[in-house]
Amino acid sequence: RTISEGDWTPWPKDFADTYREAGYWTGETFPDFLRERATRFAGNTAVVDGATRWTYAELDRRADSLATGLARLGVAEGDRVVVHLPNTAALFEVVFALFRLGALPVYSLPAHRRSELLHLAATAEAVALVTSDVHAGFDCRPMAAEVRAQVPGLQHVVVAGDPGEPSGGLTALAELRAEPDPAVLAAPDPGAVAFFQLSGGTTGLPKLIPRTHDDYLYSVRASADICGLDTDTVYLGVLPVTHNFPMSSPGFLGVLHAGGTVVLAPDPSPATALALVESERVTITAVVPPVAMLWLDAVEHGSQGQRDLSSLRMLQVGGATFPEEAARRVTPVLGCTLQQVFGMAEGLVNYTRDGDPAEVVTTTQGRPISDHDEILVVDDQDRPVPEGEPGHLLTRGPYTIRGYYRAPEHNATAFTADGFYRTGDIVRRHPGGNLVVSGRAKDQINRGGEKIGAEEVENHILAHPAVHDASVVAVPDAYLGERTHAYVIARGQAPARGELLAFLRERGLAAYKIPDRVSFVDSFPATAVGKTSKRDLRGSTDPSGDQ
Ligand code: J2J
Repeated sequence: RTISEGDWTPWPKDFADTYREAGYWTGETFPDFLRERATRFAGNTAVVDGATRWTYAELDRRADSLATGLARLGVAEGDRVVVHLPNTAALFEVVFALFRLGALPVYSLPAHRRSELLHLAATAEAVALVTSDVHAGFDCRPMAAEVRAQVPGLQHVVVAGDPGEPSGGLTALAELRAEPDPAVLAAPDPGAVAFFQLSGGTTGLPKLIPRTHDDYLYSVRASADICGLDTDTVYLGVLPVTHNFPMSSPGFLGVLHAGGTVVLAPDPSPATALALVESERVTITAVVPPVAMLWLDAVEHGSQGQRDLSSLRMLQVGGATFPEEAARRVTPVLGCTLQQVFGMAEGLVNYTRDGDPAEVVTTTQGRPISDHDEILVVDDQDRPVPEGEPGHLLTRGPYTIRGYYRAPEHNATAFTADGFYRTGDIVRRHPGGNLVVSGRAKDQINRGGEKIGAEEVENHILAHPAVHDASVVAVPDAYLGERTHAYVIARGQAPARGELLAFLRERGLAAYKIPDRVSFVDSFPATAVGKTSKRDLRGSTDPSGDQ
């Protein structure tokens, strides 16, 4: 079924009018976006993936060609398609082909496994899943076939690469490329939902984030301006580019907006990524704090000291707190400017700016993209705190969602009555006006930028027959910032730690969500959850409903 206005929360009309009048929402749509850039920048290199180099004109043609094949397969305007692809040129072809059809990508991360893909596909009522054959040593095909078998309506699995035995019934992406047929091209409403991002998750299962053409492309264009992108920009995609940060802040979309080149790194290791910076003359890239720290060490003390990184103009660091000591090393060690980025897939993105004093760049997380981003810093009763004091960050604006997809109960608490999103972050205002992230009120672990909803993992642990109760908390970690610690109360004989972890892997949980530490305890430590039984709080049945 198609998405209707009851499934998501459009901006109230007066706000939408304001954003249009301000020139933020221009009516540009994703299919037009690529078409227009392909006309203007036809011969520029758009995407580099190993030996593969596509110009804008080539990417544009490929999008039409694959759109035609996907349409023949049965993917239609308004359909949702789960995209589970690593940083490859094929990802670009797939995403823009879906936009051309008016189909909606549902962005998964390469680390996601059966549990996440099932949830995404079922919640979005996806008709297809696009995955790769083998990625990072993991064969995605049997998993994808299982997801198809379990999600009613999910008819097709498309594989970028080898689809395996014909009896498996998976479709090769290469087979879908067809002579472009203009009849399949859609002209979506710019105010409609264009795709879904995934929330980091706090309660239950992660929520789907509906983003529109109008709101998202505004954030992309504005981000590209703030970061000074142009046709000479060479951006290295290091983080999985289906994540909001490397997609839009300014990310690959910002680069395509400006006519620059996106170079894709297969992994973020210093050896791989810094070799690409050198050989492709990369000017800007975006990483999470642990990756930045690895690079700093590899250049300063390690294997990468001889690299010519002189092309690198800016290193963006975001997704989690970047320790000040590391922030101070960026310019001396890498010879480029640092930009801190504090954003969220729900919308609001903050950047430190080029003209900010060094002290501000190293100690704050920047300020919002837009003059129309409304920021409130409040106490537990939603009353503004005194200027400069820490409080809950609430926000509303031209690219911040007003509600998650089909989640009315959750929306009632995640948003205020007047539409502010409760970010769950604790911030204070630096005297210069920038925001400083000083803590978190949401039940989430930020493991080096990868977000883990405590309740999601607890529910998986609670599904084990020998577990009475479970509480997953963050513990500080010098490298990742935070790691996960699961406190488990056994029912009778405690399972072996290894057996419990194997059980979680069996349930198809992404590896980054598997607890780093497990302790069997008689009751919860007071600091963890105030001794409340999480199981009692949630009722005694398996709350995940996923046996
Ligand atoms: C501290 N915490 C941060 C930062 C995000 C750009 C950049 C990041 C994301 C992202 C994004 C932080 N310091 N610099 O989507 O477009 C934590 C906060 C925030 C949550 C959002 C973008 N930058 N965080 O990380 O949706 O807790 O988006 O609410 O994955 O990450 O996570 P996510």
